[in-house]
Amino acid sequence: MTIDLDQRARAILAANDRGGYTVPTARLYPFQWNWDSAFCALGFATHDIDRAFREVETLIEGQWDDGMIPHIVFRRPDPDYFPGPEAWGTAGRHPRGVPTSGISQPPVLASVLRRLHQASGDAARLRPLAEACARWHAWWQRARREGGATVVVHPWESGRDNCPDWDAALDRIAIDPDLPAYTRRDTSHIDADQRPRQEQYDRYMTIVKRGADRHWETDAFAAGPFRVADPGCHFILLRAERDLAALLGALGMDDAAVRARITGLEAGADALWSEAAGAWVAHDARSDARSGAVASTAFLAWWAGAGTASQRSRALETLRAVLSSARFALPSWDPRDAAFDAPRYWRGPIWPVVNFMVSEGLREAGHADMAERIRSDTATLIREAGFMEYFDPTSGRGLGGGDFSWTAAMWLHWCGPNVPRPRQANAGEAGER
Ligand code: 2M8
Repeated sequence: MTIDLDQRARAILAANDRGGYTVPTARLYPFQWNWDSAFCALGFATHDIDRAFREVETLIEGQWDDGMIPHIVFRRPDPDYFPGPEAWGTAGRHPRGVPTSGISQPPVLASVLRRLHQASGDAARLRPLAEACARWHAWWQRARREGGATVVVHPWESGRDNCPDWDAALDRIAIDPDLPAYTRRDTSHIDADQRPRQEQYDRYMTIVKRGADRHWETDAFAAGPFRVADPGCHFILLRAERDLAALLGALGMDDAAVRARITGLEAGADALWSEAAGAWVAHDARSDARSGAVASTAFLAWWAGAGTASQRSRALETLRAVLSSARFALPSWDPRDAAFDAPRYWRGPIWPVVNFMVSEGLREAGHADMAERIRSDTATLIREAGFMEYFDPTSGRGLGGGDFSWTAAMWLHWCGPNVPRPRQANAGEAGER
């Protein structure tokens, strides 16, 4: 049974392979997505290290001159997805004309590269990839920093599209009256109650149109209507910078700039802390309003090695409360909050890639019991509901796209029963990494 699921996971990655890059799932997402590809590389690395490298090499082919690695690389035309390259209007931005979107996505790539280095020791192949990451991280600092915290300029940039974290900032955006008529494709593949609502989609497209009208210039975004500090991207970036520094050191490359950025990100985490919520929450840089409730990405603080000892012990209590209010770990939004919506995408469902990072961070910090609860719940969900895109935390039902690449990758790399386990011990809170 177990072996079959390993085989099944490898078969999903193979079936979603479009020749050097992997689509998240057939039809619903027919292009190369940024953090999906990074996680897929971890899945490939368990059985085909060359293919793992290819995945991330093709991803950085999308990198712009300013260092940004876009959230989608449109490898070949496909009518199954909207918005495609025409709506993004990024022509002229990529140095070799590769069609891409105009925003980025959670920068998990350097953390993946470090694991590829541990798995292969292939310094020659890693050097250009590490350089690309260093340029990308410098772009995050230049283009996406506000009051010390990492901001996103579109909900899609956070990877957590319709999370309640973005509701207030989105509500303030007036839908552009000149928005061209469009047909959503996602709701023709998936039930509408598992996807973002239409009024949110119109606002997503209003931000895209605004970017396209301004040729995706960074400064134009600095003045844009949507600019929200995101604990998810902040913590993922901080961890990625730590992994990049370690990787550069191992490769004999200069890591001074990375170390300086790490200091800034450590300090910046404080801007996201909410005493009222007992965790790190999103913060609208335009209105100064803070999100009132907690998303699962708050618990990436351990993955990042962020926060003071007292913040972390308070956040641990919050995490315990979240875990005890859901049947399965870890809901993407606190079930005790009114905005929680068990089947609707990033407003409640469980996402295996977030579970992986939260659980690994907790394990590294010595919280073995919680780490194991999150890991074993993820394995149970996949075993019982299949390699789905996301899962209802109240019922365990599998939702969204099927045969999903990053779910398969997480099974192979992290939560499947045949993954070698580091020794688990509840050592209490370990220090900073
Ligand atoms: C979802 O996002 C895309 C837009 O980027 C969409 O809904 O059309 C998110 O779950 C995102 O995090 C993910 O990378 C992408 C592909 O799996 O799908």
